Amino acid sequence: MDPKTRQPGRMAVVVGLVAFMAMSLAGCGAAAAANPPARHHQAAASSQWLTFSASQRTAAVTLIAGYQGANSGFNYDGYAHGQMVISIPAGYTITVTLKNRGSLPHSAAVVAGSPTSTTLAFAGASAPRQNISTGLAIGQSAQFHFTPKNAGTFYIVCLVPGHEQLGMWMKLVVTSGGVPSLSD
Ligand SMILES: [Cu+2]
Repeated sequence: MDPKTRQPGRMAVVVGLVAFMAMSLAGCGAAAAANPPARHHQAAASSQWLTFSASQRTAAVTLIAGYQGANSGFNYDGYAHGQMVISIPAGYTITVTLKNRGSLPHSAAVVAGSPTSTTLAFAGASAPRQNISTGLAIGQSAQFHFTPKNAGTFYIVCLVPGHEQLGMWMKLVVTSGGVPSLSD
């Protein structure tokens, strides 16, 4: 499937999934200011890679590692080198699900400062949680949750050695308001 394909017809499924996930999550952070969301090129409020509930202040990001072989497999959802930008307001509880469909182990970790950073920006914000540099075995899935309290720019990167440098990273912008969006 083309990674840019939008699937609004799946919203009923998506809403149910988000509601289910919200039930399994701890409480959310403080409310954010009512600033308009940042606008990006080709911004979409939701997609097959990002779903959210504004009322429950939850967002779910699906990262498929090695999707369709783009960038020699060093990609999430077919994107590499920060091509995919996900914006989510501060105070949302973010669930990241990593599915490794590539031909090598991969991981996903939230870092700050630079896409070549190797330091977690939030405790526990990595999949797998342990052995991040070993990565998730081919065919495996793992999930983590975190709730950024403040706006900022972060990166979700693969910490298997060499993969960040090959472009296996995306950008996560925590905004001071608005609603979650994805742009590519
Ligand atoms: Cu990787």
